[in-house]
Amino acid sequence: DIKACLFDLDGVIVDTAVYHYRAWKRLANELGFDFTEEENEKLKGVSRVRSLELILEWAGITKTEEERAELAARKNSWYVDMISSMQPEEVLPGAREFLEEVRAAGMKTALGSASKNSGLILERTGLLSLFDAIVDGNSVTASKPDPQVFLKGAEALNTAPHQCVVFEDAVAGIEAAKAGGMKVVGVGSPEILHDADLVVKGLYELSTDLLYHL
Ligand code: G16
Ligand code: MG
Repeated sequence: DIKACLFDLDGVIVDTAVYHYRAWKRLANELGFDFTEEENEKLKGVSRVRSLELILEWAGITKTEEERAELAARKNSWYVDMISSMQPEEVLPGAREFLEEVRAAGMKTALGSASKNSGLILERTGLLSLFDAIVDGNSVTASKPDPQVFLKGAEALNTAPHQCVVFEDAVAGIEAAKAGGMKVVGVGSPEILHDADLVVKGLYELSTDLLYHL
């Protein structure tokens, strides 16, 4: 039986990818280069530090650790500026409703995100009270595809991994859920997320009874 649902944030609950993209692009442009939208896809679900490393790698640029810390902080301040004015309307279609349905069905909910800004986003969009536990970039030491973020979520909810379902839009997140011994619903395209147990376009397609057939 499924007892808990663990949700990724960006790409599943809200579309903050567009804000990440704008802030990284501004940083790249200030440094005199750019990156493609296809490359940007590779930044989804990836930590801030790793994202910067990838962008610098693509541009063939080397920076010291100290410089990298300053660049990541600069990008984050622009990003935080943007998400500070997010509104409840920016929650992806069906996400709030599905979270409410899951809770009404007696299941627990946790966030499992790579972001260090998840608290601000959930507060701004009015979703904070719908989560029993938050595990995010502030509480993990290993990034997806490592299962740590979801294992910590399961533990915080006192639930065994095989009784958890993870909702993820990134390949690294699907791998993380599988590595943790959990069921996983992919949110996005079936061609890309083929390792998931079920793939939907958005949480609006789901209802809790579908979870019992995973
Ligand atoms: C999100 C985004 C990533 C971002 C990461 C870290 O992950 O998908 O693009 O780099 O968070 O965000 P921050 O810079 O706010 O700490 P997720 O796991 O919610 O999809
Ligand atoms: Mg994501």
